[in-house]
Amino acid sequence: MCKEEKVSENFEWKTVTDEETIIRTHAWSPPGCHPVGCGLQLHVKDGEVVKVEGDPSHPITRGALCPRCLALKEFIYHPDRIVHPMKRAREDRGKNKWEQVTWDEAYDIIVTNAKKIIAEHGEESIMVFGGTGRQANTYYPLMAFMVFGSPNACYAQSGWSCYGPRATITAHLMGGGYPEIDNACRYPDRYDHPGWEAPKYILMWGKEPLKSNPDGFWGHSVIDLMRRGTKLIVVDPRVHWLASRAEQVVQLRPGSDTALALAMLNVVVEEDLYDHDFVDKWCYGFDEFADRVKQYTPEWAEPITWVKKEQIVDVARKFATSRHSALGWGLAVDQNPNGVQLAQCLLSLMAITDNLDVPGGCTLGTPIAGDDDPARDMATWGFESGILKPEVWEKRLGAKEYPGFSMIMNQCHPDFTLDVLESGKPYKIHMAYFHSSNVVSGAIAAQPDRWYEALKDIDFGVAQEVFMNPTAMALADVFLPLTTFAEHDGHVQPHYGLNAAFEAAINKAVTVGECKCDIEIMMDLGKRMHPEYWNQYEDVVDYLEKRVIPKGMSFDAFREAGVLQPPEVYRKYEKGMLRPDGQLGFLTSTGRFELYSTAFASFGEDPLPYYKEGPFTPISRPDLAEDFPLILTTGARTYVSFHSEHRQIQSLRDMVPDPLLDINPEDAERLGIKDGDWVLIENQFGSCRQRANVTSTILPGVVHAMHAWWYPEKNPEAPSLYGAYESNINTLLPNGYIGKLGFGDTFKANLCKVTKDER
Ligand SMILES: Nc1nc2c(c(=O)[nH]1)N[C@H]1C(S)=C(S)[C@@H](COP(=O)(O)OP(=O)(O)OC[C@H]3O[C@@H](n4cnc5c(=O)[nH]c(N)nc54)[C@H](O)[C@@H]3O)O[C@H]1N2
Ligand SMILES: Nc1nc2c(c(=O)[nH]1)N[C@H]1C(S)=C(S)[C@@H](COP(=O)(O)OP(=O)(O)OC[C@H]3O[C@@H](n4cnc5c(=O)[nH]c(N)nc54)[C@H](O)[C@@H]3O)O[C@H]1N2
Ligand code: SF4
Ligand SMILES: [Mo]
Repeated sequence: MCKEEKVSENFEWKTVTDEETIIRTHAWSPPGCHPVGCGLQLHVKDGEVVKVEGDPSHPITRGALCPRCLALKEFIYHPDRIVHPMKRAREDRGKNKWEQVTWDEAYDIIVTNAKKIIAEHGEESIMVFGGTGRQANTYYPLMAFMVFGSPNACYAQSGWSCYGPRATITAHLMGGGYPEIDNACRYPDRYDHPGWEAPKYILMWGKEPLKSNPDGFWGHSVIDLMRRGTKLIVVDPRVHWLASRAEQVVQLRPGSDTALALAMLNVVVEEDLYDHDFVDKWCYGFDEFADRVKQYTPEWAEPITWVKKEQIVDVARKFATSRHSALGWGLAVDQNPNGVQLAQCLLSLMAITDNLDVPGGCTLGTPIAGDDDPARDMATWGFESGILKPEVWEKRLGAKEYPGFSMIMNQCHPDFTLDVLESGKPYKIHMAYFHSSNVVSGAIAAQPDRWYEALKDIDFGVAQEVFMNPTAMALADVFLPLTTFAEHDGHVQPHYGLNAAFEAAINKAVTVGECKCDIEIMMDLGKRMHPEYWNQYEDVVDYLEKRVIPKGMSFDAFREAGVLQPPEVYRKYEKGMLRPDGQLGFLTSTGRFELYSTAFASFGEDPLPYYKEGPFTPISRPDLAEDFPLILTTGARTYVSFHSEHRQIQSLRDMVPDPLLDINPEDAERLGIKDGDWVLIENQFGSCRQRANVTSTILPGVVHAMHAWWYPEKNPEAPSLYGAYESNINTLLPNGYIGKLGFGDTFKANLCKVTKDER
């Protein structure tokens, strides 16, 4: 048992009355969301969800829900949902010619093909594709490692540019434990907790948490904090809703962030605003670091970032002198080929201003479930089971080429993988399992049409999904229907265990068709592929009890406990809590927070941060900028969709019926574009069409495009694939332009031109 506190007094996960049953549960996905674990009450009558509402007793979300969860009923009972397994002949790929089959038949087809492919080409020739932090994140690498014995779990976003860079750089510079804004979420009494304090400032850097609730951080808590006195500074090329409530917005040129961060560090060091005590006791390499940032003055940064030097100085001073303050770092840190250096700068800024693991700063995580922490490296489970052979693990794609990546990430390298799929070298991939990835048209892939081309003649394809989508239509030979979180038991842990504020149960409320959840499908296939290992688990609950939830707890006890919060302990580095050997300090080779990274040096990389202009900018490519004069940033989240999901949910679609391109009125007028016009967005990689949203919230010279658009109402068959490439901004975004350690992409900074689409 771990030391968690039971906080949900008299929590009843199931309440039965004469009229209905109320199931209290904690959301994950599908439908898409990161592990925020929001509290819901699902009212069930005659086996159907009839009403969805928030759970006011949830200590963090306190009854609040966003539109996607409020539309859950519409999602669960949508007429287009696929609720039976299906198969299709290989030659009919891309055609809507599916035939319903039983689960046994579907599994037989998968196992027969997988075994044949393994016998002929080896386990490594099977690739399991997964997307972002949905529940499937825990299970798609396991499907690769422990069902098929393959080392190749693929998250196909160029440069693995989501959270992986931030988590990896954190691991290299100070050990695990992702830093997150201290929003008192480990305290049952939350903001009233003695010893907790509100951050003086939050520097919200390339993150819009009200809409995104990313990785388990409940975004609305920023409003709670502002009500308690926190001031906000937003670093963003757009003035979004939250930014419009900020003390100031640092409206920078997309992709120039590392120059801004270096200049802020220059101010903090040159003006002696850093915490000498923390630096002396806990940091390694300050002198070299201080020497490096000397050259990056605010004067130097102004023309690069478009931010006035006075503002850079002001923001640096405010953040450094208002202890304690927190930094919310978002996706714009990852989606930048200079992003590893940016992450290095931002972590160093938190460290030298003594804002790490302090009240009102950024907390660091500690594992809360002991040995059975699901965040533990899943590859080890594979080795222990004997299913993943060490010599096969050696064949993981890109592992040798990107050691700084593969030391922390248990996956194959995406850009390297695409090259392998195209060339067949060093080996060919023969089977693709689309576990949780709409790779050929959804959100994840840059140049999705290239991934489609590279995968379309694969020997065998499987998709595991809630709805039919372009990827399944294009490439699957077998379709397995998936439950929503309302239809199965499960487990949520924010930040995937890296900084878990709590753990809670997902409680099954209803059954829909023959749908099964990720865990059940994994176990069913596991038992058929490797009965000697998988037969130790009886069912989903048995698996959760033995593998996932806090050791020694039954699932019943777990779900009855409600929300389990581990105690918050600040300054863990002073207490020997960040290292398995119990020594004080950080989990690095020097035992300190490394301002000079010995890990980077060991990979032959520069150990200190530096600025590098992106590959497609008016500064690095003035020639290209003549043809493509606008700076393109993409993918800011909306309330009504999770990547490519929810496009068929009418109440949500009504709120954002078409993909929108934000464009400044000055640019729109010059180009003869009016609000609502359809426009063509083009660059040297591709083109697509979206509707102009003329708005002064975006900087002149910059446009922002929505991502992950397809049209469930359009022709499903190839080549249309539900209009997969009509409005898909990723056709303009390349693979292969990655940065240090193999991370980063150009999703948040590229070039394009925009013209009125007269069609
Ligand atoms: N231009 C641009 N592109 C971007 C981004 C951007 O900012 N700009 N953001 C990128 C980022 S950060 C990310 S993480 C990727 C995300 O990309 P993905 O995570 O790949 O998103 P989707 O394309 O929606 O594909 C995921 C599929 O998983 C299914 N699914 C949902 N929940 C579950 C589940 O629990 N189990 C299983 N088995 N399947 C499930 C969904 O139905 C969906 O079809 O997109 C990236 N794409
Ligand atoms: N509703 C909803 N929620 C989601 C998702 C979803 O699809 N829908 N996706 C989930 C996923 S996978 C992720 S990774 C998270 C991401 O969540 P966040 O980290 O919040 O990321 P984004 O919303 O992509 O962008 C955040 C901000 O970065 C700004 N930005 C753009 N370019 C730059 C730049 O160059 N520099 C700076 N400083 N800022 C820039 C954008 O204008 C935007 O306001 O959201 C998750 N949550
Ligand atoms: S963040 Fe929104 S969509 Fe995600 S679980 Fe919470 S209420 Fe649902
Ligand atoms: Mo992401």
